[in-house]
Amino acid sequence: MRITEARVIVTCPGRNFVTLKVVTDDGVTGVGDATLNGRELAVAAYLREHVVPALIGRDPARIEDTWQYLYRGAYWRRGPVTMTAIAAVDTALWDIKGKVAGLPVYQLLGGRCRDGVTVYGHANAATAEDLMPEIARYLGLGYRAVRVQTGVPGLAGVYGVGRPGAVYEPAEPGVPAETVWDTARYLDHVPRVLADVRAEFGPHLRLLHDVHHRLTPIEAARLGRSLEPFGLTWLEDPVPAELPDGFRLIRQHTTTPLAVGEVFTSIWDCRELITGQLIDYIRTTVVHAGGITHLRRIFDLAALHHVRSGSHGATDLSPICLAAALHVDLAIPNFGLQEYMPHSPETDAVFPHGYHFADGYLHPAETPGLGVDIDEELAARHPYRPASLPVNRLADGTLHDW
Ligand code: GCO
Ligand code: MG
Repeated sequence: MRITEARVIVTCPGRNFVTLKVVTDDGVTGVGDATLNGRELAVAAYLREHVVPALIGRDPARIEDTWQYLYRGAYWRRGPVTMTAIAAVDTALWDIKGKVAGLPVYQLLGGRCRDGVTVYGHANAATAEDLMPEIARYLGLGYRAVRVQTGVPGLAGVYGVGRPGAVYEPAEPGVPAETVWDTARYLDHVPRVLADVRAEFGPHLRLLHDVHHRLTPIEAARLGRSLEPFGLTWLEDPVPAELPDGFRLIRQHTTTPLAVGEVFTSIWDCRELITGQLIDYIRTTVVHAGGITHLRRIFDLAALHHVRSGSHGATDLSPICLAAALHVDLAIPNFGLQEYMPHSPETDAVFPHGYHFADGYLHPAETPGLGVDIDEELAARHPYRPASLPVNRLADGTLHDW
């Protein structure tokens, strides 16, 4: 079997997605997500110009060798653009292997370790008061874990809180919007919100909160400590992720569990955090961390060190990434939680899929391969529209982490 063609498809059914579709001489096809929010065309060009020509004629069954070829074979390694491109190829080849074997991909990874993939939903609202019905809505839908974000009094816009009634979506058309940040107000506000949520919903609901890399280590340590009475499942991205030492400092001060890794692209980004047991959940996922092959490697390292998975699953990862993540989630021993934000009906129509939500769990399709595809005709009707993630500044104009 040989690869005869690989198409890079850019589409915008409400937001931008990049997809790689690999075609073989047997007529079997496989799909991989290649979406890097706000940098979509960089990955599309990397694939078209530097990867696709080298795929033609290769044996699609050689997944590990192809991964090594694209990673080790390139002098310029790692980074989000490269690793997202590699992920797309790797995901598509697993899809093909499943279809050829007549098995869903999770079976190729060793089979089920659980009955369903527990997901968490995003409850967010401008005020703590408006948050309560949002959480109740998720519980009514069957969710077993909820991430909570609210506005902060005195700040116009805060990470994770969208327009009332709309799904949270940080990317906006054109050049980056600018938001203003105030750490003192945030640190004062969040423990009050979590106290109210616990008082309202009792001790058993699994609660998460995302800091989005906005604190210094000692500020994060203070937040972690002040949230201890409310028993978070995890505090996410407390500090910018490039400094493992920051996590060491936070760890010395709090028992609040820590999650990080949605911006990590390789096992080398998280090695120290995992082996040092400085985190509790590793949030890498298929599309940004080198595909199923490399994600499995990260999760196996994590399993050795009592760290569980908590894969990123925002709506800027396409249904192809979500489908692939579910196969991994089902097959690894150290699964923790899977993030889940349902895609819009327009996106779901472009990416027909067989995974489904029931009773707080996601279930991958039982069909061969990943159980997801792209409708290329429909995709062509949604041309690319430039969009950017915002930037964040302090009140005095200093650029801050977003
Ligand atoms: C999350 C993330 C997202 C990211 C987004 C960036 O926890 O879901 O923080 O909201 O900001 O995926 O593209
Ligand atoms: Mg996050």
